[in-house]
Amino acid sequence: MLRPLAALTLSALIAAPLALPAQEVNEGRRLAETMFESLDGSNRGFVDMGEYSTFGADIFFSMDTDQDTRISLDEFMSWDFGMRMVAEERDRVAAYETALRVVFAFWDRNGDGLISRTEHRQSLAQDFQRADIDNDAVLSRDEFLSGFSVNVALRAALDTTL
Ligand SMILES: [Ca+2]
Ligand SMILES: [Ca+2]
Ligand SMILES: [Ca+2]
Repeated sequence: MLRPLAALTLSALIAAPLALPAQEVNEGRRLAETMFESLDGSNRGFVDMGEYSTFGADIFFSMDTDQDTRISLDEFMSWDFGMRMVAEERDRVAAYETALRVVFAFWDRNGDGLISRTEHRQSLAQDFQRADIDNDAVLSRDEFLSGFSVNVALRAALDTTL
């Protein structure tokens, strides 16, 4: 079940923030850029729906630690690509957790307290369309950074300067 390529991408994503200085003003933005670079695997400067869906499925798999094909709030809150550390450094853990809860509530479309694979896929597709301002079916770096709901929510929680 574990796809080696996906594991590589994810470990790069998780390892990258640790190697960099944590004092930058827009650390949240930098993490979002790291995520964009992981998404844009072929380095074209944009992300298409195929790359995006594959990445979303990988993230779902890595979040679902008990492998019951649903994401619980606990699993959702525990998954982290470096943002929590930033939140701790800035004393913004409460804001960070609130932002995660808001995203979780949006993605749990039927409100049963779990995000199913279908809910995850539909929510990500909707977030993609919302972020794709110029409607060309790909997300540019700018569209991803400024329009992708998870980035917007987490950065608002972490980067008080925005
Ligand atoms: Ca689960
Ligand atoms: Ca649900
Ligand atoms: Ca676009």
